[in-house]
Formats: sequence, C-alpha cells, structure tokens
Amino acid sequence: MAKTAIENIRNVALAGHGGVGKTALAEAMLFNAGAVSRLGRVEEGNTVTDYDEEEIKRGNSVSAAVVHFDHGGRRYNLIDLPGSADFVCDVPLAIRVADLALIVVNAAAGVEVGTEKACRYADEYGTPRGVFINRMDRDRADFDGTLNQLSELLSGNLVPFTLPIGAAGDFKGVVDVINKKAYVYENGLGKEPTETEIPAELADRVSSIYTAVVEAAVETDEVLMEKYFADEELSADEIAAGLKSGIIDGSLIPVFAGDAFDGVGVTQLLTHGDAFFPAPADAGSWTGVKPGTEETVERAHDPGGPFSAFVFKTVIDMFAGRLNIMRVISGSVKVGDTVYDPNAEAKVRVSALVEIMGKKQSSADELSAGDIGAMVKADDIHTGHTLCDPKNLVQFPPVEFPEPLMQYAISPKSKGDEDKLMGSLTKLTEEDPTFTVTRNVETKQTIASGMGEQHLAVMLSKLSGRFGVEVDHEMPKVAYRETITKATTAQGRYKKQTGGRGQYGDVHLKLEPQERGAGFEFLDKIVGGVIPNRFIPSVEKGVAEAMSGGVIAGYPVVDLQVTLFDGSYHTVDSSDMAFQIAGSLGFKKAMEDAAPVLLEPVVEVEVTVPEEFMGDINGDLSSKRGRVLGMEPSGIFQKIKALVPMAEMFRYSIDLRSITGGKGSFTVRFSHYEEVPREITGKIIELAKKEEENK
Ligand SMILES: Nc1nc2c(ncn2[C@@H]2O[C@H](COP(=O)(O)OP(=O)(O)O)[C@@H](O)[C@H]2O)c(=O)[nH]1
Ligand SMILES: [Mg+2]
Repeated sequence: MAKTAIENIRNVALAGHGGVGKTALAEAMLFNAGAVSRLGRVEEGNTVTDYDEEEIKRGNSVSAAVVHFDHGGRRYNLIDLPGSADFVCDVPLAIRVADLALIVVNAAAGVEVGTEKACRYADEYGTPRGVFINRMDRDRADFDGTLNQLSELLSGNLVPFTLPIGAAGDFKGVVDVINKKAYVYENGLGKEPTETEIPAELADRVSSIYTAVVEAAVETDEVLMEKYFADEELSADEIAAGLKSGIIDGSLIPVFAGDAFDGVGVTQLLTHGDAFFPAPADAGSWTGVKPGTEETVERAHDPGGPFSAFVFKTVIDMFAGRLNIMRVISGSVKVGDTVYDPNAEAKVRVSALVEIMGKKQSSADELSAGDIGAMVKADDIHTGHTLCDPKNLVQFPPVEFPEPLMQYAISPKSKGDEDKLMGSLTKLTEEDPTFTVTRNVETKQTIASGMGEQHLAVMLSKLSGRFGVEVDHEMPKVAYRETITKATTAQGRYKKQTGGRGQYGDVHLKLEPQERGAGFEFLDKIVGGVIPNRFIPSVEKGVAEAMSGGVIAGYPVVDLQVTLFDGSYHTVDSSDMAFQIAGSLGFKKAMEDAAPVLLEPVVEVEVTVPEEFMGDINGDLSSKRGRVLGMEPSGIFQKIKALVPMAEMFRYSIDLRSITGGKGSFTVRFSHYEEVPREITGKIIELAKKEEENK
C-alpha cells in the first residue's frame, strides 16, 4: 500500500435511511475514480459493498462495508452503512471514526427516520457533515423541499455546492455552484455529460447561492470577514480555506444533488471532496483515559505520535479469519509490532495487517494515523476496543449499543447441534454487538435478541447458510410473576410417623402483600422456642422453594412478607427436611386464600414517527392494552411514550413497520410489573397447564 500523506486522506461514512442510494453512490464513486471497471448494481447483486450473501439476497445492506479509492491526489476510505433501523449496529461507530458523515437523502422522500438518526449520530460525535440529495431522476424528486426539511434537522448552514437541473423525468444534470459550470447529460443520464454555461433559468439562483457560499466562507474567519465587508476581492484560495474550515467546525454543510444510479453529480462530489472535505488531522484530537484511571490522555492525528487506534468493526471472514477493522488515530503500526489492548488488558502481536476492499483484503506492512485497515487473527480484540503503544497507554471511550427490540427463543432443529449452535452464535455476536444471546434460566430458553425482525431473520439465515446450523424459533415465554393481594394466615403441617424414623414439622405462617417491587421478606416471630432456631432457616428455605412456582400458574411469587409466628416440633422426628416441607405446605395453603394474582412485565416504549401516523400508532398501542403517557415533537417527527405489557410487544418491530412502512422507530425498556387483567389470566393459566403437560 503506497503511503498517503495524512492531509490527503478522506475518511467518509455514507449514512442515511434505507434505500436512499448509499450503496449505489459508493459504487458510482468507485467507478468514477476508476477503482472498478464496471458499475455494479444493487439489483444485480454485484456491487463491491453489498457483498454479503444476505445483502445480495435482500437487495439491501445489512452491515458496514469499507472500500478505498484514489481521486484527485486524495485517498478515500469510504464506509457504506446500512440504513434500516434493524442494522444500526455499525452506524454510530463508523460515523465516529469518519472525518465526514455524508448524509444521503432520497429527493422524493425527504428526511426519513434513518436520516434523522444519521444526523443525530454526527452531532453526537461532532463529525463534520455533508449531504447528497440523491434520486433526482425519480418521480416527485424535490431538491428544495428536502433542503428545507434538512434545515429543520441540522444545525449549520446548508449550502448547495451543486444544484440539480430539472427533476424527475426532466432531470438533465447538475450545476456546480462553486466553479460556476453546468454538466448536462444530453445523451441521457449515465452517458458522458457536456460542460456548459449555467442555464439562464438557474443563473440568478446560482449567483445568489454563490454569494451565500462566499458569506459562509468569510463567516469562519475574521480577517476574511473584514476584507469582505471592505469590498476587497477574495481569492479562490481564501474562499476555499473558509469553506473548508466551515465544514470542519460544522457551521457549513455542503449539499450535493445527483442520481447515483446513473452516476450523475458524482464527479462534482469528488472534485469538491478533494478540495474541501476534512483530512484526519483537521478533526480535533481524540480524548481517552490512562487505562484504569480517570487521567485524561489526548491523541492528536499525528503519524509521528505514539500509536493508537480504535476498532469500529469485527468481521469473521470465512477465509481470512477474524478481521478487526480499525481507524488509526495516532502514530503507526507495523506487522511484527506488539500493541496493547486496554479493554482486553492484553498485549497483542501484530501478525498481519490488511487493507479492506469490500469482501477482499490486501496485505499491508504498516498503517498510520488517518488510515483505515484491519488487524488479522487477533482473537481477544472486539469492536469498540482501543489498541495502543504498550509504552504510551490510552483507552478511548467504549461505544454504547442500543437496547435490543426483538427476541426469539431459539433451539437447534437437530438435538446434537447445541455446541455448534453456541459456537456459531458467539461468532455472530462478535461481528454484531447489537445481536446478543442469553440463557433465560427461568423459562429454560436460549434467547436471541436483536434490533428487529429483519435483523433476527438475517442472523438465523447466517446460522444456516454460513454455519450449517438449522434452528427453530418462537416468541419467548413471558416471565410472569405471581403475588397476593390480601393478608392471610395458614398452618403447614408435615407429619409422617409410621414406623422407623418419622418426619414432623409444623408451622404457622402469615402472608402479607408488599408494595410492587419490594421483593420478599421472611420474619421469624417465634417465641418460647416452639420451633428450635436450627429449623427456622429450613422453614424459610421451604417457603422460598414454594415461591419459585406460584399456585396460579407456577410462576415465581414476589412482593410479599412471610411471618413465621407459631409452630411445633418433635424432639426426634423433626428435621431440616420436615420443616422445609411444612414451610412449603403452609405457604401454598396461605397463598391460595390470599387472593393471588398474576403480574406481567410492562415496558416503556418510545415510538418516533412522522406526524401522519400518530393516530394509527395510538390506536395500535391501545389495542395492545397500552397506556399512552404523552406525545412530544422530536425534530420533524412526533415521539409517543406509552406503557405496554411486554407480552403484546414481542412483534412490535413487525407491527410498526407495517403501520409506518418503515418510517417509524422505537425504543423499549423494562418498566415494572403490573396485575394481569382477569379476562387474560385464564388464557395464561391454560397455556401454563399445556406447557406443564408437554414437559
Ligand atoms: N433511479 C434511481 N435509482 C437509484 C438511485 N440510487 C439508488 N437507486 C436504486 O435504489 C435502490 C436502493 O439503493 P441502495 O444503494 O441499495 O440504497 P441504500 O439502502 O441506501 O444503500 C437500488 O435499487 C438502487 O439501484 C438513483 O439516484 N436513481
Ligand atoms: Mg446499502
């Protein structure tokens, strides 16, 4: 790999809603730069970035792909990101390590949920932004309307660097506002354009936008400002420098128009990328800590500094093995070096380094500050880890992954596949930290959790396609609870005295309901030694055992106080076991009379949707026994908060997609337990009985 000077590196993440054309744009950029000789098509499954079997099968990206190319003396590292909410895992990581987040928007759809998310991540990490308004050739394409919507979403000056000529069927090309040239595709989109003067009907607009461009440039620099207001001529370099620093500090957001499918507007995008997009050293230094301390450590993007890097993706490649894709922050790393991973608290010998080009890798001897490449076959390194020089330790903040939104209980189709299943699942969770696998000891189910139905479907398909493990899946069992609503007392007496060593235990218990979430409390109110002290813990053990399976449907019993206030014993026949059984018997009898009820887990849901769907969402949540707590604006969307029984939410990512056509997103988190309505309790008891019979 030819060494690229850090000021010539361009690390760009393509982010935005699903289906807007990010992968098509990545392909058009590679083709335009001559990195590929044939323009691949998403529909034909032959693009460089959508190389995964699942992506080709579905016609959309499911994970980030890294490619690189050279253009205008610059070296671009491009990260093509998925857009659907189900495959969000890589998005914040890639936007964090990129020097520019290029937000791709569908000119006909405008701002969508995925657009909003991408913008929010760019704001969160302070990553400079650019916008590519794509699909200008499609019906209802509306450049200005989209620009207006974006201006409500993004802080900073949205300045068109290129403008579309026409739209939809009338789309003919683009005007480069900066260089004041037009590129018209007279022989049809996708053919070579003709460079012309700016069409008359756009001349006024272009010159007023050009004024806005210059003003945005001078706003970034007082000296420029003074010259400008003193009506002194500004040089092209001065304007360029102003524009670049405006993009770097986020006060200016360059906007481009185009049609990635035909490669329209891509030359202009790259030309301005060469000139204005930030280089690694333009971004501020990365801040971390000295591992194990709060001591802050800075790492500037200096190739001469101590080595540090951040791992933003892990791929388990069938041939190359494990690849930890990283962005080098400072210094450099060579094959043969030993680096330190503070997250794994381990030294790692660098056995091989590679450059990534979609599914292909090519070996590299060294990676330096600003470069994006991968470490090969280093088993303990995971996504979100820092790597650094063992003599200059630093640890960058880890990444927080969103809470899972959907779960399946999974089990291998063929009994002997348990180990193979767990091994394969581990690999999938390492590649995608938003996919997690847990064992629910209570329901004895292996639970696969992910960001939605598509996400889980892709994982199950990878299990069978890549690892040859077929699994059955079903919705997880709900972890119901039982409790009491009335105080009662009962006697539990276990007496077996028929020849030989007998058994005798006798307890009197009082059960009292406690506040929701108060848990269990056992009180010993025995006086006069009616039950010897050594048997008191036995009673508590028996009670606790009985509480693991309640009298209604066998679910754990919670939130009550049990008081042992009387009893009797037999000097010979009483034993630990006898009092355990007596405790259990007494508890069950008392619970029967304590108006026991079922409790169900309730989750707090936040649903973010365009305003037009609010009525449907509220109606749907109410039909799920949900209680809407409130609604508030969130950017150009509305956010609805509600409390909904978990049992009604297992399929919500599917339901929300069908209500909003993929225009909505939601978060969910456990809130509390609540009494199950009577009309539903019966069904739950039936279900529990059936499960018991099937055991
Ligand atoms: N007509 C037209 N189709 C496009 C354009 N950009 C992408 N497409 C098509 O839109 C679909 C989704 O594109 P894709 O690149 O996968 O979107 P992504 O999900 O953002 O990566 C594919 O069928 C593309 O060929 C465009 O500018 N014009
Ligand atoms: Mg894509």
